Amino acid sequence: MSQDSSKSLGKGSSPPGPVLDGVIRVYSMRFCPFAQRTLLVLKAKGIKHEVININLKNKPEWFFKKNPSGLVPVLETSQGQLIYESVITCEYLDETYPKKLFPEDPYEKAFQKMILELFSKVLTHQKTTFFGGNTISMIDYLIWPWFERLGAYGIADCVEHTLKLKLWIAAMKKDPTVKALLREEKALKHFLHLYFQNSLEACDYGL
Ligand SMILES: N[C@@H](CCC(=O)N[C@@H](CS)C(=O)NCC(=O)O)C(=O)O
Repeated sequence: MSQDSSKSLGKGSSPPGPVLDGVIRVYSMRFCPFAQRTLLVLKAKGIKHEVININLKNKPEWFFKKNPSGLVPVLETSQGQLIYESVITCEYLDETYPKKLFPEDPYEKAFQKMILELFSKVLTHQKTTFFGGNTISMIDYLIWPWFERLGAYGIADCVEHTLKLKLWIAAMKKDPTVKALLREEKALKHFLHLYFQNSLEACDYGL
């Protein structure tokens, strides 16, 4: 039931009504890597959700009531609870809904979080196909959005000589959840170009 391709809401828009029972809402932006973390977890766990896209270059006044810092992603529950900061949204979803993506073992979970902190040094930890073992788990979804954007940032070459990382990227691209949310490099590039020009149309590129 997600509406990831819906036009973004901007200044002057009316705030959306309450969230229906049995659904969770995510305030997002179609090209945001942080929001993509949350969307990957929603998809991987098969959680019924709706997406409200926000125009980050022309934010609705009401959006600051959802998150005072004005950043996406934000989750909103049918009880009106608001959860923001992408890693916190992912952990909340993992704890609330079945099919755990973080390992149950507290040490293994702490280890994934440590890897996340060490993001830039992540390669030294990788001994298996995925970062948390031989099956995909939370850490892979938390890191993936930036790797998806390497081409758009013009730095795809940086993984050229790192075989393990190239194999991980290939394995990620085969995951049905990753595949479902994959954005084309061309679209990401166009979005970035418009975003850095402060274009009000950036967030709706391609719609
Ligand atoms: N630490 C935040 C970062 C989120 C973030 O920076 N989101 C960007 C979009 S990719 C945003 O909302 N930018 C709007 C702004 O900077 O005003 C998280 O992990 O959720």
